[in-house]
Amino acid sequence: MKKHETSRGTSRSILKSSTKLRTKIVLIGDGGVGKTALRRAWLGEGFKTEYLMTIGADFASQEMSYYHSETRSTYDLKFQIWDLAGQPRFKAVRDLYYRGAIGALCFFDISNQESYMNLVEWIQNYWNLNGHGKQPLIIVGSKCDLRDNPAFPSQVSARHGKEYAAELTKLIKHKQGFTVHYIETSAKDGINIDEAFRILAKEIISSYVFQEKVRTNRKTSQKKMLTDQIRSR
Ligand SMILES: Nc1nc2c(ncn2[C@@H]2O[C@H](COP(=O)(O)OP(=O)(O)O)[C@@H](O)[C@H]2O)c(=O)[nH]1
Ligand SMILES: [Mg+2]
Repeated sequence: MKKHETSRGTSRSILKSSTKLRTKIVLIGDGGVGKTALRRAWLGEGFKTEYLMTIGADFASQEMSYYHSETRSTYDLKFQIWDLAGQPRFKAVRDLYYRGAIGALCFFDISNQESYMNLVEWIQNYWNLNGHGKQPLIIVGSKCDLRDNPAFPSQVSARHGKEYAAELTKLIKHKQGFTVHYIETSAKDGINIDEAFRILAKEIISSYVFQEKVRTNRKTSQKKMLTDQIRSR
């Protein structure tokens, strides 16, 4: 199955010249927050109520074409999705999977405040261990079908999620060229599943375009410096 998405959310035919990006992403967050459920929902594999713990890591792949209106280009993303086991005992093996990741969905469960508090460490590990520094991420408040359910009184508000995302954006936007978004999802009710991956795709492309611009500007200014040197002789 191939997903066709655009920045306006409408389908359009793929243009002839497209940029292909191999896109390794990781799904991270505490055990039981719903990482596997969201991945399965995105791949059309249905929702399970029983909890089958991921052992070490699960792998899935999915393609998506994305039209980036700013650069008027189509990007073919081949997502390689590493769904990492969240339990502390998998830490050693999990750390190896971060390498080369250029995107992350960072999950907390809106009905579990501890999972929200632990996000800081998850994001730190992702940025420290992927080998390219501060790469794009989306903060995912999962299980939003449980919002305001009296059986789950210890909830994290949407305001908190948004503020945290804005805080991270302030930290990186000028240097990395991407925005950190907050999105609430429900794998159970099928809420914002495509959207979570779509906005991650958008920010991965924004970051890619930004880094390309930085590289080009650096090259141009170095060339100019060399030309000036030779002329001044
Ligand atoms: N109510 C609700 N439960 C969910 C949702 N997503 C996952 N779960 C449940 O939460 C448990 C853990 O889900 P799983 O995807 O395996 O978590 P993971 O450890 O992060 O991969 C399972 O019992 C799921 O049925 C959701 O959107 N809503
Ligand atoms: Mg899992």
